[in-house]
Amino acid sequence: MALLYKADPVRGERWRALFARHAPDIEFRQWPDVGDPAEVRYLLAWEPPSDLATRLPALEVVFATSAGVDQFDLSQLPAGVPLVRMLDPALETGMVEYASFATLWLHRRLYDYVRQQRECQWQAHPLVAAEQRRVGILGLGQLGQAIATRLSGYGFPVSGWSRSPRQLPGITCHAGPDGLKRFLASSDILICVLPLTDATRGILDRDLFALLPAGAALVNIGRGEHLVDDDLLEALASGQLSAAVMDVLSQEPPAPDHPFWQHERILLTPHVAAMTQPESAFPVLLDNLRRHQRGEPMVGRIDRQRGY
Ligand code: NDP
Ligand code: OXD
Repeated sequence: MALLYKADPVRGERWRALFARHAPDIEFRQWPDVGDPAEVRYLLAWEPPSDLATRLPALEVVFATSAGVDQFDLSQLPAGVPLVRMLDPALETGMVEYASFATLWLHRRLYDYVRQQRECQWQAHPLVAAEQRRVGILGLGQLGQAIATRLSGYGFPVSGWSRSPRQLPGITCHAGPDGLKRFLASSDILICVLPLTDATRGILDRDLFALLPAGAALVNIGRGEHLVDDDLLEALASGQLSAAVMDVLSQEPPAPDHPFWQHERILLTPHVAAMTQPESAFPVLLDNLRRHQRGEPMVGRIDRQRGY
């Protein structure tokens, strides 16, 4: 019985060592060394190979190495093969760290101080208390909830938005299209940590920005295709938005002439908010493999109808 791995090859060697040590009954193979395809029962991938059904005829489960699964074309996955996302605790730690850094960067106007330093300008701006800066989180799932809890600990009033109603201690929760307007009106810093689906693609657009308080700031750690790039530029130019921190872009890396590179109110990072780490992810994956082998439900299974 074999598991085929198709993702970052450097981390692949760490996965290989973990399988050899803790699950020697599952042979670890790294793409493109598929071996006998009839022996491959499991795929662990960032992006799946094309023609999955014909290429891997004995496939029983596809595991994503990521929390988001928008890079999988669900219509191309064989009907009986479940897709399971990654619930590595290191992803939660990374996202909480990054969201905290980005929120504090915007809250303390670091974008202004970086520019001022370049211009040899020593000028202080008034401090705003955390209690006066409202943070809104689009997406209150595994990662959004962890971020909400940490940011609330800094003293920011935190609210969140999800598809179905949620209850979280100390967090104001809104849900569905009806709750969106009220949620946005109370978000001075808006953090997007939604999955990318047909319902959320392009959600960060001019209509949404217009519903935020004037001068609000944006953090996108969901997916690049949540954002309409031109609408962000327009909102920054008009002052409707003051600044943005972007970890994800619709094209990664962006073209050399993409206006975000040089924009002094946009901070860009190359999709590094969080990264799956084999050592912390392995127990989670192995638990799911054993669950599958015992015929029990796996944790993190994607609902094909919802798309996440
Ligand atoms: P979850 O599936 O646990 O949570 C998703 C949340 O989004 C849920 O609260 C869900 O609502 C809400 N949601 C989904 N669709 C809608 C909608 N149409 N309207 C309103 N709310 C909606 O996902 P995670 O928290 O684990 O991950 C979120 C995303 O973070 C990933 O999909 C990925 O894109 C991104 N990510 C980015 C990383 C990076 O490095 N930048 C690293 C890891 C993840 P409900 O609660 O009702 O289901
Ligand atoms: C993820 C990611 O979804 O790394 O896990 O973006």
